[in-house]
Amino acid sequence: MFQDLLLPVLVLISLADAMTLNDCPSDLARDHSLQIYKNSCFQFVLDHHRDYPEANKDCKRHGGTLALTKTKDVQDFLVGQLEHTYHHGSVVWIGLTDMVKEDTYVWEDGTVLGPNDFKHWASGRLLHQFDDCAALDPSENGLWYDYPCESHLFGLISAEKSYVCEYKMQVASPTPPVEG
Ligand SMILES: [Ca+2]
Repeated sequence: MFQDLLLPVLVLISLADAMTLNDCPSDLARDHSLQIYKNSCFQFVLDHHRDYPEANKDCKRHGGTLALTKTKDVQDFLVGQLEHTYHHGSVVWIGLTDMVKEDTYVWEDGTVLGPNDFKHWASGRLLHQFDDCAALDPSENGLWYDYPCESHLFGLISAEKSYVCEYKMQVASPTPPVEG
């Protein structure tokens, strides 16, 4: 009888349990670079430098995109990890560009950065026409800067940076409470 009670309790506990690294894409190495925050798995690719398209392609290969810092809490999580866990002081690509239309910034999930949305741009950015890809600078409290997406002059002007990938995890939606 006791066992009859125990099983449903265990099932409930495991459903309520927070996500773990096991929920990250299975082809990613389970190492120090993986972190869970809310319903996403973040991969801090800090030992490789790629230009924006190549970095985003690397994330897509595992089913994700460059990180979408669309809210202050995700932004703060990323900056906190870069600063305190990885001690990483240089800029990392995030998934935001105005490649298609100058000054219309679009997240890699296709949503447009609207006038009232969270943003964290550094002031005094120049050369907007040439700089279409966003990176955040952990040494400046995570301020966003736009940079050239790709290298030029045979790599003399390099666009290669570290980056953070985000993988949205598949969450079984909880059954809505039955009213009555
Ligand atoms: Ca631009």
